[in-house]
Amino acid sequence: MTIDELIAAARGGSLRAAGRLLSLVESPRRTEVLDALGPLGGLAPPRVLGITGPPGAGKSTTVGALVGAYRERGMRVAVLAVDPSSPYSGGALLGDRIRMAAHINDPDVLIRSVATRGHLGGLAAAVPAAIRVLAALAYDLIVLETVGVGQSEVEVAAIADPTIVILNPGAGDAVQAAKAGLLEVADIVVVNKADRDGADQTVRDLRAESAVPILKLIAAQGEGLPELVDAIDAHHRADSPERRTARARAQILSLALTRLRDHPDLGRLAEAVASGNDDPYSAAERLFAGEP
Ligand SMILES: Nc1nc2c(ncn2[C@@H]2O[C@H](COP(=O)(O)OP(=O)(O)O)[C@@H](O)[C@H]2O)c(=O)[nH]1
Ligand SMILES: [Mg+2]
Repeated sequence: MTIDELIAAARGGSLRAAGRLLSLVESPRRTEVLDALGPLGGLAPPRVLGITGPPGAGKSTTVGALVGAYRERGMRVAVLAVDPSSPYSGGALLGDRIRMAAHINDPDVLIRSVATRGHLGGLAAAVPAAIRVLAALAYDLIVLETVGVGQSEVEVAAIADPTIVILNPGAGDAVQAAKAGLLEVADIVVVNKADRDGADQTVRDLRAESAVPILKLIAAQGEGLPELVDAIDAHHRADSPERRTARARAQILSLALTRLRDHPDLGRLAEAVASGNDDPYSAAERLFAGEP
């Protein structure tokens, strides 16, 4: 099938064709696909919800619950799981499949694992392209699950709005999250597993570190889910041109940084600076200019 045929098939509801397009934008054929899709043409970009936090915090469980809530509203939802430890498909992690089982056969839910490596230009470059494909396929909501550890995951989280950071009750979780820079990207903080001891204390600790809404959740039982959905809605209602511009800025910066990090001259320039044959200021100028 040609790219145009794939786009037509995906728009006609083929999840297979949609999957093919998402694979293509992770490959050197990315530009071809993006060109074929064209600009959004003034259409409002879809909402992108970011869910991040340490492994095991309950991100996938929360995503599953949120997908259910948005499906009840009739929204078409796509989930991109950027979490190497927790693929939603492929059999590696049965737990996630069971959590998402309710949605596996729903044609209006697309679930895809995005590997953290092997993309043209890295993860931070792959995710905006995937979002563009999903926007063209008329998904109303895109949920991005990332493990909040690496720099590129933090960059990806910054593209989403709101970004929800999921933590658990327990000594040090709040402090760890603050240290890891996770709280900086948070628009909403969720203390999941609130069925465990210490949830209220963790909420108090987090209030000392962050000014954003902090909610308790028992994702496994759906307790606190309506409040989370309300907080997400309130965040969306408060969206503004300034915030949209700030997100666009984060996206541009993340793409530009990716390009610079992958620049073929970076290694050689670094050696020249290290050996005293160049200074970092002019090396940086050369990196921007693209000249050897
Ligand atoms: N006690 C309790 N366990 C939960 C809750 N939410 C999720 N879990 C469990 O925590 C584990 C990790 O959940 P998962 O959603 O895979 O976490 P992720 O790695 O952040 O995606 C699983 O065993 C879940 O069943 C909760 O609200 N309470
Ligand atoms: Mg997960």
